[in-house]
Amino acid sequence: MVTRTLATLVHLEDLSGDRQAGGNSVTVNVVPEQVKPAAAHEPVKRYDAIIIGAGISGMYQLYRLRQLGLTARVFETGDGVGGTWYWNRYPGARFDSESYSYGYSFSQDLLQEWDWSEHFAAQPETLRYLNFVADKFDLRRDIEFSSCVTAAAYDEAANCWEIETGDGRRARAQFLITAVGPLSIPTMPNYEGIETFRGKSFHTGKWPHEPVNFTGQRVAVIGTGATGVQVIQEVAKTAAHLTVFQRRPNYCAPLLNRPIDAETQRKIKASYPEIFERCRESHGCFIHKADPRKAAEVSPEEREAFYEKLYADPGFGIWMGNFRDILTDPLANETISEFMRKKIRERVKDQGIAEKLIPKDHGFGTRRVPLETRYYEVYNQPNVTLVDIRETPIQRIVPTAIMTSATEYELDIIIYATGFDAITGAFDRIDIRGVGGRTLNDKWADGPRTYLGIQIEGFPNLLTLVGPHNAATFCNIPRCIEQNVEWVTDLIRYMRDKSLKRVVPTQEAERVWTEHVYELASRMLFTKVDSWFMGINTNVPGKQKRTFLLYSGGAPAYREKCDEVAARGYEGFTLT
Ligand code: NA7
Repeated sequence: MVTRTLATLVHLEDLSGDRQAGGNSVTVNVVPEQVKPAAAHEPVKRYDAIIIGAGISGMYQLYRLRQLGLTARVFETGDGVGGTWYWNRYPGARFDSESYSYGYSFSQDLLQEWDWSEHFAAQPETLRYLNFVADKFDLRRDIEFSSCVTAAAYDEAANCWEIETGDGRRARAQFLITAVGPLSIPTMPNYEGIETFRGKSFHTGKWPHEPVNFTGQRVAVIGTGATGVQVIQEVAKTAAHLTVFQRRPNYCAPLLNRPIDAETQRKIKASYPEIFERCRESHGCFIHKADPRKAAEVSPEEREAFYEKLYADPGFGIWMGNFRDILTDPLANETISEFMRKKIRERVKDQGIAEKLIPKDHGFGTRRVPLETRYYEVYNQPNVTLVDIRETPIQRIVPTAIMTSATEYELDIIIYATGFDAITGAFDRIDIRGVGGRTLNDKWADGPRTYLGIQIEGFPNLLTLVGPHNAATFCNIPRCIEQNVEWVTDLIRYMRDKSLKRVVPTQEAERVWTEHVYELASRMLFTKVDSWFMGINTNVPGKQKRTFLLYSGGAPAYREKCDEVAARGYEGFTLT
């Protein structure tokens, strides 16, 4: 093994999407390419199923396959379970979903044993929870940590998948199940001189395991998405000076987090069935259900009062529990957007800064809504500067500073909250080859095509949890993950009971599903705006053209369709 210092590596590693090296700490270990690792000579291990990723979906899939009596092996890049919650350790990281709506629902014991301390738990608690789950169900014995899968090829003659890890280990299984996460490949900007910065730099999605102290430091945050907002409001508390480099602002809504007291804890534990039923019924499986009215069906006064109420309520209610047409009708959307603009102007003292914080290119909710805790008030602090980089673009990074077209900002720490190569990014980083050696990259060159977001024509026995065009991509994610995993488990059980060995969707089923996904999306205002929903990432070559990566028909409709397909003997799939 060789070690190299990080300062020069942040950029290169992020562009390659290689998480093998772990967190963004001071040094990383790298296997020299010319040396073939000893592991390459190890015998190929065989399992019934291989799962890539030990986040929320991979852990639950392992649990279910074990129950079915299958041998399953999970390969995980990190050295612990938790996926998103393992990697995103940045200060301020926490749920935007109510904690008790986010945990697994499959085990009554687990629900009763675990106490969430806050309505919106912070990352350390969520990671503790996922470790608790891994221990309780003894999951670790079937997980290979520090094992980044780099290639997966379907062997047609043997009807099995062979995977290879970055250090040359190989394994084979009849089923390959990807649990790679929708937002798991952090991406960095391509600024000139980025590697020359001599202070510390971190991407929020590869945060070090050791605490980072901001006291007395001059800190920059680049990016103002859901992550940037969380990290900014935290760093502003202790940094000597915080400079926020904002390209495009988002409409942010109050989180209104608070601790869970003993009485509330008791009530939550007694009402889990109702909580999960409520989630099941809502579009995105949140506890907030859309209001059945349209925005124009009420008087302006009533509408204003409703928006005030939503603004004063915790969580995503203002996004998910709003009038049913705010995300489809531009006029309805304008009413809530104007309300949000008014709130920003009220909360930010300097009206010039307030204007910079108001989105001009999209309406409320058409991009991911960051939830905040005194975010706008941060800009009233004397130790915080907002730089609009559309007015004064970043030109380059030098050893001690960020240079914009207007001036130079001397810095000790740069935090990149610049997002992820969303949904398909983790697939792109694995050399996945299906029938005839065709690569998935090639198949998805013009955007993803799937059947139910769970299988791909030409890639038999490959099952994609939270894959593109799957309802789980726009969901209170564990709720949809449980549906995905249980559906996949039922499919495998069905195949075993009927002595079937191979499942693959027909070209026609894939075509119809993909058209359906785009048809539904065309009604949504968010398809008119650049965001990761639309597959846009300005930092990744080839991701500047809008496609559509989510499923916007809602979890109830998706679940119904999946159940219908299963009830009809897995209609649209060829089973042999
Ligand atoms: P997002 O939502 O993709 O936000 C990334 C932010 O970084 C956003 O403000 C971007 O500006 C900004 N960005 C990206 N590249 C650059 C460059 N090159 N220069 C300046 N600014 C840049 O990612 P998050 O991590 O905040 O959130 C992802 C999801 O994780 C979120 O939806 C949650 O569900 C959890 P832009 O808006 O593109 O102009």
